[in-house]
Amino acid sequence: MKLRHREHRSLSGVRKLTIPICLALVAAACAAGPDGPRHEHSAAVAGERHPVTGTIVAINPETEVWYVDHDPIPDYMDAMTMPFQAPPKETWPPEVAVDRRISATVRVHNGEHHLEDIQLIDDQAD
Ligand SMILES: [Cu+2]
Repeated sequence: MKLRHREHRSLSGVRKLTIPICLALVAAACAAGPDGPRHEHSAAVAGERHPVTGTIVAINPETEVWYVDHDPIPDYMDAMTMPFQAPPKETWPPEVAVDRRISATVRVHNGEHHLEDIQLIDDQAD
């Protein structure tokens, strides 16, 4: 009985400390950007981000690098074929293959281009 009581007290002591810190973080995140909830996600992993579409031209499953013939990325890059670091292979959509078109987010970090939020685009509308 004594022990339980002590556990309860130390737990509420921790809560008193963490709640103001969390509130401060949320307030900072909200002040950082006016453009919706996306900025919270951006804050989690460093790097600037751009939406991109393109066609996969080659896949290296060992390095998890994809070569993508990408469309122009407004205010960032002209259209070209270049390597992107894909996320871990286990997370790739099963339909990923050469010649498939994708939309994704490019995250630029330490000079590398990482792909996030990858979706296959079915642009053969019939
Ligand atoms: Cu490029």
